[in-house]
Amino acid sequence: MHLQIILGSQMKGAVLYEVINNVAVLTVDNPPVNPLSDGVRQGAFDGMVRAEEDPNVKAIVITGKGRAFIAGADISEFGGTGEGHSLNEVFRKIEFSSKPVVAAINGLALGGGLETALCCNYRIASKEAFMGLPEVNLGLLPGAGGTQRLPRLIGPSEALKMIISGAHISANKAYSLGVVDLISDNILEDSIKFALDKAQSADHHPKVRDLNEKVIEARGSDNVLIEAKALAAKTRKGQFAPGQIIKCIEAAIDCDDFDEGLKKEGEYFLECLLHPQREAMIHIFFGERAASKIVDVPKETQLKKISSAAVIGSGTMGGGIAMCFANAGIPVHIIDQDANNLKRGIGVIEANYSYMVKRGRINEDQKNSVFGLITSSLNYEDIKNVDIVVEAVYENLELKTSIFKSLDEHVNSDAILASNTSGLDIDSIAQATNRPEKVVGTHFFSPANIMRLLEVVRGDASSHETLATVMSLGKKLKKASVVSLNAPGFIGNRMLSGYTTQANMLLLEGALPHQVDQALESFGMSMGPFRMLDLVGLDLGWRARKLGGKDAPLASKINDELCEQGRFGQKNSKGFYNYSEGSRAPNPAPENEDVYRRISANNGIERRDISDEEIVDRCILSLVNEGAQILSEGVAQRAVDMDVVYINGYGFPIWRGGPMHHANTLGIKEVVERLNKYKVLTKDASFTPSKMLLELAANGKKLENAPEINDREEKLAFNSPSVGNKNF
Ligand code: 3H9
Repeated sequence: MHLQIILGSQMKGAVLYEVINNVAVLTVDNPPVNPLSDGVRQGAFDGMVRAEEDPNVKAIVITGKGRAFIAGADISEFGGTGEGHSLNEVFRKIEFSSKPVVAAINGLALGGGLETALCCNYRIASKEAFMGLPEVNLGLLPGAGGTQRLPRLIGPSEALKMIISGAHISANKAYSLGVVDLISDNILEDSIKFALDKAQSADHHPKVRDLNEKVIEARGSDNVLIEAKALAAKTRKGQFAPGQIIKCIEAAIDCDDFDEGLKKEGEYFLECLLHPQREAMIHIFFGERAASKIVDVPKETQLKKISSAAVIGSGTMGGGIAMCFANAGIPVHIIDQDANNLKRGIGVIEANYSYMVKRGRINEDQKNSVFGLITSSLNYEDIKNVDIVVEAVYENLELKTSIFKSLDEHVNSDAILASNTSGLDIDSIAQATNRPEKVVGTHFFSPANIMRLLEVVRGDASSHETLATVMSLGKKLKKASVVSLNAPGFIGNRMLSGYTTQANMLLLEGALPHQVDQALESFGMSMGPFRMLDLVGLDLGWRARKLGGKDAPLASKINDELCEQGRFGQKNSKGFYNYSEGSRAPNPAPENEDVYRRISANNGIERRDISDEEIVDRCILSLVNEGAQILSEGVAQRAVDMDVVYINGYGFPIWRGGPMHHANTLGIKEVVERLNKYKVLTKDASFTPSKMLLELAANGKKLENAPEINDREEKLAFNSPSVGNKNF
């Protein structure tokens, strides 16, 4: 029979229908990853009806076209009106089919995709497939039966781990847990054969909804739910959905009637759907994808193939960056000028991988193969054929410039040369080479093998090919990549400076470090600013100022006085807090309070009681105001780019959607009013609302309505040398 497409007009996605050897094959076709858009739901529903009605069809196989089985519900439909058949209507058709239904899981099966498979009588996965219920990452829960069917299949404890973590599992793991019945090398052919065989040999075909043994076993003990609550508290602090997920699984355990559990799941799902965290987290899902695109770099730009890499410097950053390449399967060669440093650096990398083995994250074979991709030497000659070099030595413009000169001489002229810098002028570095168009900044965050943020710094001369290649490489390295113009502090650190300045000013005005930290941690920041300063080391800024013969600015006076007293932070167990030997837990340091009082008095500042609300507002709104300024200068392309930066690099809570989304939620008019209030209170000009905020407030608009980069009033498009007051 000819392949037919079933879809509703105006609808997104389709399901292809064909009959092969008396088996109806329904293939979801909604590139690139086959979400369950309205056209797919319609097509699946109609396909099931047709297969049911056709007497020649003995069994049904559902599969996906391309690399995905089904990537879940169509996320862009959430918050809309929802057209056509609901997922649960489609699922009832599948689950109550009179003919056996096999899910042929050819690739990724996520969220509603895995839930589709759980409605089928049998599940076969290809070796490369992976699956999971990642709805929690969107502030949601599996709302199409996942919370009721998965615990019936693999037990509530494993189901809770999968759903609360949102983790993707491999086909092998899915098989060992019992999510799938078989693994196949030849997924479609095997699934058709299997389906036909079942149709001919069995009268009864299992339905996951009927498997009650594992949920009944969990009744009468709260252990599973207590463990899940502990996991949620540890890994998903402040999030709404995990609690809802636990209530759903509790319903699965307690309700004898499957449909009753399903109904409860529907109610809890709806509460998530209407919760502001859902909007914030979906904003970040699409924001990360938007941020990876550069407005004026065409989609079709030719990418350079990156098959090998080199890293210059074997310190913490260099080692972490090398691990990123190796983890992505890209061979990487580390160069250091000092044999002892190199030996130590390679030792640290090996120890990191051994730790991962110890924690069960990888096995010994995986460690050997990934660590085997990392080679090292002292000689630039050894990297002459690589496709990209990332220089990761310490922040010194002269040193970096001289390294780029040598790289330019030794490394093939096609290679991209990237500098891992957190603030140096990428154009000065590029000018040291004969290939400035192939030079770019890659600001990794420490530890580079763990932190997801990658700021890609665009130099005046960086070519489209270089930029597009590095953005695509970032994706391969599993980074959230955001492009920044080459301007002081780039995006993240420029915003951070206003935030830490406010934290320090609050200390001078009367707050104590633990009050500031607690207020911001209650807001959702993963670590308060003073704990962060203790972690990074108070001495860094102090030493830099001493070296440059500069006095501490007002906001850094307390920091520098603590350093004068030998308090450098965690590294010597005392800073803003005290630390017990071998512990990172901060204890208040009352002995510092005299310093705070003295420095306030010496600078004519009268200490006062400060509310938590003021602490949060002043720190967070400083981020917002600076962010709006960065946006109007064109240093960042769009507001959500700054949200992606802050969530992935600076511990901003994802469930608030980032600082700019937070500002939108408060309302820009309200943000402007509060900035003006703090300007009057503190007489600090940095609270003057940026022009962009004033305009948006006057027009009742949000930050995402800020004009596209090329349409901004200032016309400071990328590559404009005047952008960002380029005074490095
Ligand atoms: C759910 O299922 C709820 C149900 O339980 C209950 C409902 C009642 N929808 O990431 P990529 C787009 S919630 C719409 O660059 P990759 C994406 O925006 C859902 N669009 O590729 C991008 O568009 P563009 C649960 C989607 O290979 C393009 O596809 N499922 C969806 O790096 C390529 O995506 C999830 O949470 C979607 N579901 O990664 C899975 N998925 O090209 C979410 C992707 O215009 N998706 N797009 O920028 C992912 O995790 C990754 O996209 C995936 C592929 C791993 C699938």
